[in-house]
Amino acid sequence: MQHNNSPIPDGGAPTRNRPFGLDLREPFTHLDGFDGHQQRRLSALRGQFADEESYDRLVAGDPLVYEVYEMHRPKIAGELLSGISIIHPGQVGDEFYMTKGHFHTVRATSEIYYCLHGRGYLLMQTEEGDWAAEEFYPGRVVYVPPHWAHRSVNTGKDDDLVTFFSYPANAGHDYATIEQRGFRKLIVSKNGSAVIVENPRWLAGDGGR
Ligand code: S6P
Ligand code: ZN
Repeated sequence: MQHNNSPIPDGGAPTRNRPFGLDLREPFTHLDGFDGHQQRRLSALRGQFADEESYDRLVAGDPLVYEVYEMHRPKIAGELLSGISIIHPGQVGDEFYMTKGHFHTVRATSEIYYCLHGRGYLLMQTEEGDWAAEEFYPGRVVYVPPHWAHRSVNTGKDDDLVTFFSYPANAGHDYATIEQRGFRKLIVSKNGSAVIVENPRWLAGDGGR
C-alpha cells in the first residue's frame, strides 16, 4: 500500500494522491483508514423526535446516537467523499435513533449507500413532499437520486446499523430545511416491529416555488 500524503489546496489537510484501497470488515470498531471521525449526540437532534417529553428526559444524559468516519478529499466536482455511518441502537419514546438528515446544498447531487451491518431504513423525501423508505440490511445498496433528502434510521434492537456511503465532493449539506420542516414520516416501534407512520408535525414545503 503506497500513500503519498501532501497538502491539498482547499483545506490544507493531507490527502492521498495515489490510488488506494481500504478493508471494511467486521468488527467496525477500528476504522483506522479514515481521516475524520464525528460523533453526534442526542442534543444535536433537538426538535427532530416526535416525543418531546422523552427527548427532554433522555437529553439530560446526552447519549451518543451516531458516528461518522470520513475520508477527506478536496470538496470539488470530480472528487467523491465517502465514509462509514454507525447509528447506535436506541429509541426516543417509540421512535428509533436516526441521523439528522439533510438535503445536499447542490440539489442535483446523488449519493449511494451500502449496508455492512444491522437493520434499518434510509428515509428519503423531496421538497415537494414525495417520500420513500428503502430497507437496509447487510449487502443492500440504496441509491439516493438528486433532490432527495435522506436520513438513516436504525431499527435494530441491540445492534448498530453500519453503512458505507459515497457522494460527490461538491455536494455540501443543507441541514436547515429538515430542521425546520422535519421528515414527512417517522419510523417507530409498534408491538416489536418497525412501522412507518405520518409525522403530525411535518411542515410541507413549497418546493422552492
Ligand atoms: C453525507 C452522507 C452521510 C451522512 C451521515 C450522517 O452526504 O449522507 O455521510 O452525513 O450518515 O448523517 P447527517 O444527516 O447527520 O449528515
Ligand atoms: Zn448526503
